[in-house]
Amino acid sequence: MSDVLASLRHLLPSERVLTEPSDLEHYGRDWTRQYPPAPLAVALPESVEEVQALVRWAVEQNVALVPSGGRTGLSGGAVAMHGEVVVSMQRMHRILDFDPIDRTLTVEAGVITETLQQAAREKGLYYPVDFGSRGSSQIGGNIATNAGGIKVIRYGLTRDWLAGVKVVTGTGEVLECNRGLVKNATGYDLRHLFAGSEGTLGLIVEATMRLTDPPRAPQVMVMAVPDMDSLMQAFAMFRARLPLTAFEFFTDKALAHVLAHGGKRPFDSEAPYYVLVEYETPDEATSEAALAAFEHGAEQGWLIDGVMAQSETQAAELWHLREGITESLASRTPYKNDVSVRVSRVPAFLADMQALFAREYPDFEVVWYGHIGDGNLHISVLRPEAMAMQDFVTECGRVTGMLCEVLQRHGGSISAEHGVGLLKKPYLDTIRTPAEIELMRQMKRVFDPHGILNPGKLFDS
Ligand code: 2HG
Ligand code: ZN
Repeated sequence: MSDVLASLRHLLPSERVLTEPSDLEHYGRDWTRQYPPAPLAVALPESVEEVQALVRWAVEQNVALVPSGGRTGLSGGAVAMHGEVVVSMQRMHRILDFDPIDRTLTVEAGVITETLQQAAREKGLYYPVDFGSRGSSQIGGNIATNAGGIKVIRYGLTRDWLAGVKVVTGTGEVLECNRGLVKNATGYDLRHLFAGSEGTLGLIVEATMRLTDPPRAPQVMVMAVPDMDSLMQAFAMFRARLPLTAFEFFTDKALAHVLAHGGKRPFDSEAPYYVLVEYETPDEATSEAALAAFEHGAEQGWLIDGVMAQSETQAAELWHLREGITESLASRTPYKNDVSVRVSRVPAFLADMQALFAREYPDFEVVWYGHIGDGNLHISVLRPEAMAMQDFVTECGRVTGMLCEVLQRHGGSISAEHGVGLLKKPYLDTIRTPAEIELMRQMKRVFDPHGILNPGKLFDS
């Protein structure tokens, strides 16, 4: 055993330092799957003090640490490929405090998102940040990536619910930022630096998350839409008339994949685009307003067909048409992009991208879906069977380069909610200016002067 490993084993009980090849493989990768994992070891701390000891040890030994939550990321932010020690938060999964007056839950970083949502529900409250990987992702990772998901249009991003955060910086110092305060006008709000920091500034160990009232009788509709302009008109109308909690979209290709994987066809009509609208129905008048909105949309020709869930089971089936897309494509190992533009620019951006694919890559199957109500589109490109994987990856790199140009023209971003990690690192400078990237680098040096925290992610140090 190497000296480094031997000294690591002095820090934690042996069953909490993993070195079996299967463990290194499991903890060294995230949902991107394309980066070969090769960490030195996996550490499973159980307390803030143990995390602190691990950081101090890493500085002394000059070993890089990769903070690790549920590893559901899609940009390689939690991948360990170069002999790092993965610091998994999975044993730090206690709910520490609930405060009914503040309406906050304070939790350790390893609490699963769905567990936090459930804990809020048990208190008659609601934690609104929600997405498909809720059953595996952890709150520390949600903060580190500033997770978004399917309810952003109404509730915002993870940072909007972050009332306080405790982190261990790259020097082993423990910082407690904001301590659950609503108002705190005392200079820089360091808490927000950690939201979206992708593990490069500190290890998030605890967080205080704000809660809200549960949505009142959520109702779901799925509708078929003939074109993008109609979709935008329908969006403006539904937003004006209903208390929306989600406005999602997918194409006919996306629907076909979900249907081929057991999804239920919502209605017979076919269309190039579909939207899923979720809204609260606090009273009878709102239910009637929803029907009236649908009828108006149909009269205007914005909506071709639609279905309203008649039960919770049917609502879940309708949601599955959108949330099941990623899983239905998984076996094809798609090349993914996750982009955003201002909502008003979505039709023009999509038209440009569709023209680009038609011109340059007519053989590629391109599947579009996403959170169109907040301007976030997911693009999954499927490899043509006749094309070798290596050629496909090279071509997709070219696609992303061209995508960046189109995004620049439309003032958009190359990563909306999946982060930068390794996958989008080569494109960071198409969205952020050299001055911004240099300031980020300097900030990293302040929090992590020894460069041991998730090095090589986001940008090269
Ligand atoms: C979603 O919105 C997730 O379903 C995953 O962000 C998106 O599959 C993807 O690229
Ligand atoms: Zn998404």
